[in-house]
Amino acid sequence: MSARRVLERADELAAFTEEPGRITRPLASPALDGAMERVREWMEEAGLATRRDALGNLAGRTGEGPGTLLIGSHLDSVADAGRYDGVLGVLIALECVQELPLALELVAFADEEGMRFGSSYLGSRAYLGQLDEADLALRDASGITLREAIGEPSARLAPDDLRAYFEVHIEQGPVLEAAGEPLGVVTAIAGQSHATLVFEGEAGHAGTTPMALRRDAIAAAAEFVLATERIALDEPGLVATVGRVSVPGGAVNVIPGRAEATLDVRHAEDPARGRVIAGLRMIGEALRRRRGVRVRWSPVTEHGTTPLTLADGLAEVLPDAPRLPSGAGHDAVILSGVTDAAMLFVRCKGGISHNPAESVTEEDVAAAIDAAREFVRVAAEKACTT
Ligand code: HGY
Ligand code: MN
Ligand code: MN
Repeated sequence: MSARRVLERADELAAFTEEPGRITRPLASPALDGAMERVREWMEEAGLATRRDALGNLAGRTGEGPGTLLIGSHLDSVADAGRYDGVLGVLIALECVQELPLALELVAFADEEGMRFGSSYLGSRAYLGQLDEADLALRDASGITLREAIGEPSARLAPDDLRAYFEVHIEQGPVLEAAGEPLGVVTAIAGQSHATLVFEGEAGHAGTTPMALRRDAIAAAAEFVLATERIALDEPGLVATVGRVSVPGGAVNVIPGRAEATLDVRHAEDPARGRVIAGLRMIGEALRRRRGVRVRWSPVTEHGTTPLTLADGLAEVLPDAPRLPSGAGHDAVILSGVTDAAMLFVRCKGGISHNPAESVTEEDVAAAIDAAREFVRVAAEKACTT
């Protein structure tokens, strides 16, 4: 019954989008606000007292402290997203509301993906009161700053007595499906480095500039992309992605003088990620020497690998479930900085995510609800006795 309700609600939330025909819910958009308000109604139907902050996060609370167990995920999305990334965790949290010996808080974060301002986890960081001036000065593609988009940030929305954070999320990878398992216990979240790169060459006339005299920014960027792929293939367990390359104001008959790109590098071990970043910086230096194209490298976010300290507790509830690391980032990275955390993965078809083909089965969602309800009960008991 509740698994069916979760899937129906996910279908309903999929209709909240900035781009009709596909799911796109950026931070501080009417679509995200609409989804938050719909979830707020479901929270209030479940008897929770709700509140929101300036960034757009939504919290719903029931029960009495001392001590709060926090459960939730995010409602923002990438562009042309699937309907379960983040959403499943928020909706399953709603199915976990129960009488506990401490307070239970549900949370729907307003920006985990970082799609609009290019910096992930703004939602969970705002919830904890961690936004700073640099965050508020971030600009979106149309030059609007975060401060202009949300106004002055509110004070921390989070209670001061967090005892544990628990997030249910689709795996977004192929491991559970390959193992024939519906659920997995997440052991750690891979460290990740995000950077923006600007390739500075020289604009020129496409018809008159001999090839040997060019300082072609997009050719240098293309060489950097292929070098990134090669270095990543040579480093076991590493993934590196250039998600966006653009030539501002590019034209068919102009040699690009400037190209911009994004870089995402991840690995379960921080030293390996650091080694690859150093190697890529050297590639940039070689492009300056050989092509006369300077690469300006601006780090955007840096998160070390985050072990989930309540993984063993969750494994007690799911003794037969596989334990696996997460290559995807999650708000549990930020919450792990202030409290113990656990994550439950749910199998998704083909491991596909950040793609409208994202899908889960009602049976797996039902198993996830049962496990999540039981873990919340056990974690609450433990949080009150330690
Ligand atoms: O990029 C990630 O891993 C997450 O989906 N934000
Ligand atoms: Mn995502
Ligand atoms: Mn997610």
